[in-house]
Amino acid sequence: MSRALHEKPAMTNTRADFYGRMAEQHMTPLWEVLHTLLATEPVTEATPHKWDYDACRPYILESANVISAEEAERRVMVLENPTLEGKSRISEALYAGLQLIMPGEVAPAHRHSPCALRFIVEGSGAYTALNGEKAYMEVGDLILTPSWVWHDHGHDGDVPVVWLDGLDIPLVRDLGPVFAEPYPEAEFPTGRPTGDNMARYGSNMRPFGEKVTSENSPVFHYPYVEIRETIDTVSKAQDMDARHGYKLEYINPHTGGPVMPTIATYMQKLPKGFAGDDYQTTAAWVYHCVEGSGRTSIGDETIEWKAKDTFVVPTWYKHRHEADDDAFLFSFTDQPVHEKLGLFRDNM
Ligand code: GTQ
Repeated sequence: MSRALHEKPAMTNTRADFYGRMAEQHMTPLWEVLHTLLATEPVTEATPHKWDYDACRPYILESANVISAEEAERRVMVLENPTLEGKSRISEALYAGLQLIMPGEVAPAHRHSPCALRFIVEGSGAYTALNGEKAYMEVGDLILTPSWVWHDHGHDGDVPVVWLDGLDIPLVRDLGPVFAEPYPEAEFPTGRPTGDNMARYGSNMRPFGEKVTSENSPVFHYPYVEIRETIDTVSKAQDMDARHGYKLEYINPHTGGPVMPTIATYMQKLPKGFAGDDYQTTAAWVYHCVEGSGRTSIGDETIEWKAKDTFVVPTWYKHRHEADDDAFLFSFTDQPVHEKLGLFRDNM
């Protein structure tokens, strides 16, 4: 532990009086707060935490008796970090929630400056439409809704569908430019056929002559069947990373970089018996277990997880994973923001 940059000076009657009078002009002494403004290591108000799906699921299903998807706009149980209560944040910069849609329901079309991802937790038959192009959900699929793209959700199947939402709302909120817009008509017009985005941009080909104008991936559906097979094939090489097992990033095919400017997404396989080394980064990580079970040591605590559980590792917490059987962990992170701003640090 390095020496503090500055120690808080002692309070005296003269100082207290001076600070009080200064406050009338909305001024405050830096030397009283400098030790918290500039700590020698990142300090986060967020806490490591797990949302146990078995414990959360009854409430998620009960919400269907309380409000319709339409009346709610989005029927989401927000995952609030225990030490950021009332702030709709899972970490300082990231938002997460568990969204439910029932057969026959619709969540109306809207768009907004924050970007979103959906990771499907249970059920099938529901879809998200981007500009009217439907992506049908299966457990483990990743669906993106980048900044300002029109999106609605619907459900043609017959079982409840639940997914994990990940958005950059807190980040955009803190920077200022949160805007949102409801679609003015009751229904969004039908767009391109299902699967078009994957064929057009995600097949190692691209449309002739088309100029890239966005930092978002033009592919917005990454089906788990394909990701699962990819990562299984890669793991046969036995060149496992000591921290991450076999970990691949979902990419924007135009850039090879993250799928959206502010959020990167990963899938990793931790083989049975895996016991990883510590990983520490300035970014926050939200993990969601798709298959298998294990535990993650985060700072001084250990979080046990199994399929469908979600947990958060805030900024600068050392963490390491163990797997009891072959485990697949999805994750999303604000790492791209840190990298773009030259702020990213890790212990690699
Ligand atoms: O599905 O569009 O969890 O707009 C929060 C805000 C989901 C959505 C959320 C949203 C959505």
